[in-house]
Amino acid sequence: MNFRVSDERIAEHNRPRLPALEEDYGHLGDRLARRRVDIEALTRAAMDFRVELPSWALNAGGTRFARFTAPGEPRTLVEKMEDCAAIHALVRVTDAISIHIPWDRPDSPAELKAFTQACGLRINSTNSNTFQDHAGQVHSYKFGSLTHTDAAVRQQAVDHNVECLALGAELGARAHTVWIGDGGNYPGQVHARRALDRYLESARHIYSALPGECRLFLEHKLYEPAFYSTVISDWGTSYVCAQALGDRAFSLVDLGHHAPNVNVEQIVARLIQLGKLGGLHFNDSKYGDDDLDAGSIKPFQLFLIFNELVDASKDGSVRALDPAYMLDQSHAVTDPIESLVMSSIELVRAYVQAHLVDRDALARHQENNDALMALQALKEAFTCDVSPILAMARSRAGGAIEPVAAFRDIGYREAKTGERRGQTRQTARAL
Ligand code: LRH
Ligand code: MN
Repeated sequence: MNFRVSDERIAEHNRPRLPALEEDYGHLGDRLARRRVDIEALTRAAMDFRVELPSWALNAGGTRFARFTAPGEPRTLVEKMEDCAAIHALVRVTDAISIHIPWDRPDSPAELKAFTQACGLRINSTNSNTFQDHAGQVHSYKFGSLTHTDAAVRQQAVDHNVECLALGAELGARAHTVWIGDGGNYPGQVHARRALDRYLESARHIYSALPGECRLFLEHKLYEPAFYSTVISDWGTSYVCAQALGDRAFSLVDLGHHAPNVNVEQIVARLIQLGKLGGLHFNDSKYGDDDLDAGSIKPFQLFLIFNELVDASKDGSVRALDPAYMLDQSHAVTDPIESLVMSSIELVRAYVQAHLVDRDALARHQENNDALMALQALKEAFTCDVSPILAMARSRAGGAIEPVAAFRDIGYREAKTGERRGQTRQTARAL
């Protein structure tokens, strides 16, 4: 049996930390009670929160300049699932996985599903990949995929997505995300209107192959790999396409896919209001699509995004949408597990803080155009240290009070380095 983060090791790690947590939790509870806020309701909300882990972020990430490997990296889907199980054991809010095809194409979908369930996890969504050429592929995606000028290339890309949908159905996935890098590097290279027509023609074929309840998420991105024009470059284009496709097509907002300083929280509010917010890829960025850890650069923006989601959940317009929360990051200089642990915690933090906003007071200040007090109503929630609530929620769910310390003290990475050293990718258990 491979090494894993056991409940017993976590309980042992929590024991000496519990008294201090209970004290801090009690103090915070008293302070919140003075604001007529029930700390237990917030802790339940933190325990119910869920975010999907990206299978492709368990390996050390890189850039076009270099990728520096990390000791004990997963080399197979089994090992990626083991690492996801370790993360969920520590934080208890990440029991769903998002997989990428063909990177994660299993030899046996049934075995993968069984192994995933044995790890206490489930595969919630699939992602297609027509931004790279894969072994045995007939046509190249160098000049595009779903919008390529050659119908045969478009058909190949459609077939790949249809294959992902069929695999997703076998695995119990509830959504499929389509992000394409199609676009041009120079003015004149791509006819803007015809390219969008080709996208819609291809997307209609994918939409018509959607199995069961599966939802289709369209992910926009301003630029990269195309550096002059990108066919699905912004939320407006994504929304128009989702609208044109049908009720089960939605827009997916990747936080890093916008120009610097774009008001992403307003885009989230718009897509909620238009009934087309399907999901979010959480990460953070300073300049471009940097895929840094969520909440690491712009924690206030992360809070403002959850403020829109929680505000809309209060008036029922989000419940119907049930947007999928996913992390989509790349870890070049940190341990991928530690980064995904911390990022999931930062999402729960922003979510709980958004529940602390006094929405009646905020609405009053907005009606009275009292800009300063409206901002204060948000800042009061954002500056409240809810760490005791987050730790208590994890602890009550069997997770770690201090997840990164537990991860390091338990020695998971060292154990995996040992386990994964001896075996080559060929001998490591694949699925
Ligand atoms: C594109 C993207 C997309 C994934 C890829 C790994 O930048 O955000 O969501 O397919 O990263
Ligand atoms: Mn993404």
